[in-house]
Amino acid sequence: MSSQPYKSLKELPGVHALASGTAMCAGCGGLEALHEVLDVLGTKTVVVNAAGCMTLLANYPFTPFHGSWLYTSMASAPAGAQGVRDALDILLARGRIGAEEDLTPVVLTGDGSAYGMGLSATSAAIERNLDFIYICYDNEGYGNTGQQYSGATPHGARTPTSPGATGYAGEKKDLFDVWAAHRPQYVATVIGAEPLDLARKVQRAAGLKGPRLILALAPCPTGWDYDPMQTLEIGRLAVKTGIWPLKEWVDGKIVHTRVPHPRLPVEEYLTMQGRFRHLFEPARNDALIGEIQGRVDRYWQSVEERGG
Ligand SMILES: Cc1ncc(C[n+]2csc(CCOP(=O)(O)OP(=O)(O)O)c2C)c(N)n1
Ligand code: SF4
Ligand SMILES: [Mg+2]
Repeated sequence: MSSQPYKSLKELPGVHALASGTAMCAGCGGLEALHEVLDVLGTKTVVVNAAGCMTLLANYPFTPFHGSWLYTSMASAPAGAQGVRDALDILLARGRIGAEEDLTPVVLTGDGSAYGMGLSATSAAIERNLDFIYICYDNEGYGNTGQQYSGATPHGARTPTSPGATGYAGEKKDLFDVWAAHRPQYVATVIGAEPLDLARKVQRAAGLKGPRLILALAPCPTGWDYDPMQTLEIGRLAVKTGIWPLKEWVDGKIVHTRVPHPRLPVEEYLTMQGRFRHLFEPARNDALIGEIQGRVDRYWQSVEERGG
């Protein structure tokens, strides 16, 4: 490499490509959602990222982001966002920066942090009414370390830590409800395969102040075991089968922003993924498939009874 100082990343062969995300798997649904979210939020952000797959985007001293980037341990991203917010407030109060230079702290974590390790820090940040946006890309497992099950893994999914004939015995935690129970400013579920719905919700969140959650289901070809070309199709099926309800919570009211009609059988979503193959091969497990379908049916029935 030349000893001349460089002017841009493009002058370093390979680095720009790496910093642009080629360290990620092809077809990553989390990256798809993150691209869409940041397109709306713009550059006046400080992304506070807990360890996970998205951490691989930043290759010190470069990041593919045009805004700032801060790395924290898995449990600490909301606390990191508090530090960023406090530092910005001090700079504003001392007149060191003007209001036009203010930034939004944006926590970015996987489900391992959001549903588990970082939940206590999140709860405390909401309690303090921290002014921040939390983006969780939910690939339903500890993806970066091999897709071990997390608090977000769906019932019946096979993971390296739930291997047997019936997969994961637990139930996916309802993070939307956990957040809503804290009565924050805004809570929404999104998916990269529905970019208009996602963009409208991120825009709405950006216009508010206080704790705001954008929870994105993140189809993960590596962890869910499917062809990377099918990320969009799987994302659409998550919505069309009703497995991933698109909704938002504002002022104590839940509104579903897409109601699947007609709702497709969950089987269409499950059969596309290797993590559910044991439900169909070597013998079909009607009881477990029925259990998964029944849970989704009961959810939408209760939505209908409440009037949306
Ligand atoms: C306290 C702690 N335990 C374990 C790890 C190792 N680790 C790094 S990334 C990761 C997986 C995180 O899972 P998730 O938050 O769902 O993000 P994903 O990897 O799926 O993107 C783990 C377990 C860690 N960094 N810190
Ligand atoms: S393991 Fe999944 S979430 Fe992680 S980079 Fe690969 S596709 Fe994306
Ligand atoms: Mg994960």
